[in-house]
Amino acid sequence: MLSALGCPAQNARTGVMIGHQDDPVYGRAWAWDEGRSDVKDICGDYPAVMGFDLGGIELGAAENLDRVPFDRIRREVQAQHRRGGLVTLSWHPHNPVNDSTSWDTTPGSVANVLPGGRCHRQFRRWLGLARDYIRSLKDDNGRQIPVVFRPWHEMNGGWFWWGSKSATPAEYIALYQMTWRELHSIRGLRWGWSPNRDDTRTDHYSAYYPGDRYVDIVGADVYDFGEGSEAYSRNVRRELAIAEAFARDHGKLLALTETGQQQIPDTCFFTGTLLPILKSFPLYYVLLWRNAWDNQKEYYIAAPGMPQEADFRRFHADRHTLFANDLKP
Ligand code: BMA
Repeated sequence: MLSALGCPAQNARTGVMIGHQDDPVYGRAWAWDEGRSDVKDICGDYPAVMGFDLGGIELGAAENLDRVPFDRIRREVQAQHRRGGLVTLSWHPHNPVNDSTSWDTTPGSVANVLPGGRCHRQFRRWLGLARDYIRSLKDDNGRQIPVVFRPWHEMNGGWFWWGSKSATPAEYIALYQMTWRELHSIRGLRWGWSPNRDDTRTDHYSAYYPGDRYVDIVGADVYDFGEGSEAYSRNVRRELAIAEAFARDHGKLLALTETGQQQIPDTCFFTGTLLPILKSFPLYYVLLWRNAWDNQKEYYIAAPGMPQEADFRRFHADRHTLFANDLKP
């Protein structure tokens, strides 16, 4: 028997925990039902890992950027904890410099939120709101539920305000460390950190690494946005080889923190492409991205009635893939 946060080394030996972003709150063809999940509809089992996003918590909003109510996320985190599963939280906050979205890349954004910057005080309040929310994730006995917090992801790409277009690596590292200082007192909080795939270099892990003290899990975000399974496989293996060596050198866990083949044109993607990759690396978990209720393009995990259904059932049945039923508390 495995416990999600208890024995990661054992997980790495016996299998990989399979995760899905926003799994129990909406799917490819439904939204907001209770007790539902595309994965459960196909396999009768929930993913071992569930990802949720805090984007909007900094504004005091009741719903996140994808319209998921934060109260609902809290209940789903509690339910996943009761199953013995793991929860990971990403965060797509607005850009505090101009209140635009995460995808605003105004130069100097990060410098402005660091100490001495124009938006520093406001940004500390935002960090406080994120901290208060994560602190509110308690189990039935009022104990803090341990979660993986993975802020400031894909920093080496140029599409977020904390990314390479709007911050130097030194500014980025200062941002991550400041965030750690504001939140690390939360009991059981684990820190995920994940660059995006970059085929043009091998030093992006070392360039942006916040430091051993600040990170528990080294991850990689790698997607297939239309290149096809063969290219995807090559890209993931190349990226994970870099991440694995880096994680090993720093004594950290390794995860495939965001992935998927957009719209899954390869109907054998899960057993034919993803599974052999998962068997080649000592991964703690893999997180497939969301089946967006509001955007048919964002389809990353098999859904009922879709051509990938049978393949995903075989993927679930493989001994190497761990779902919630494999993780009884
Ligand atoms: C992104 C996309 C967006 C979404 C955001 C937060 O990668 O999926 O559509 O709003 O994640 O979930």
